[in-house]
Amino acid sequence: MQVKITERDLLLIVDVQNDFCSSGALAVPHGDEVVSAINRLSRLFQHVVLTQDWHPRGHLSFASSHPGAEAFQVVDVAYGRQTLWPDHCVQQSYGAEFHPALETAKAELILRKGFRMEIDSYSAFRENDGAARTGFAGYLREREIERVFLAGLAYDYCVRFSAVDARSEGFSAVVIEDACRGIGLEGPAENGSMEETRREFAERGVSHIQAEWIG
Ligand code: VGL
Ligand code: ZN
Repeated sequence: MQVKITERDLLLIVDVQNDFCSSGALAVPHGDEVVSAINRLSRLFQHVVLTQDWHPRGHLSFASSHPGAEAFQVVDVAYGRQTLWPDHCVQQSYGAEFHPALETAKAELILRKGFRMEIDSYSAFRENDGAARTGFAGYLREREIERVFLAGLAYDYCVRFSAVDARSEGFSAVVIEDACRGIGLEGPAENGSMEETRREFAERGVSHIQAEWIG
């Protein structure tokens, strides 16, 4: 299969940062493996945007901010359920920098998210309270983008939420599956986060392709 890229398409590269790569604070298994595929893809798109997870020290999503809590535990916060993570992507730390081999020059925008102390933000569009907006939907509309292709980390968190929100905002969303890697946490029910993600993509009309279909 072949997908033709036009000027109405944009590649959203999600959180390819040191902390999500090998030996990072919240390492996604095989996270580094996405870098070369993503570099090739960036050259094939006219429009490229990077997201950067960008937390203040002491962020609400850090287990260390909740006495007695442990990483990967789910807790109730003001806006609902929130998974707690090891401290990661702290503003201006090495872990928050993009992977050193990621080609970033092409990016027209670097969208930072998760910078509010009291709200986490997986999605490039909307913070985890479901209300606070990042302005990215407006940006895409003003740039006359119709279809958002997604690649990066983590498939079952930031890629997932961004893809689903892209659909809710009226854009087509296409996840480039082999250019993503997931965290894969156990879910509350029988399904883990990877399975849940695939199910939600199907339900919400997020399509998925392989990197080699482009180019
Ligand atoms: C992410 C957990 C916490 C992600 C960011 O990029 O998927 N996951 N912060
Ligand atoms: Zn984060």
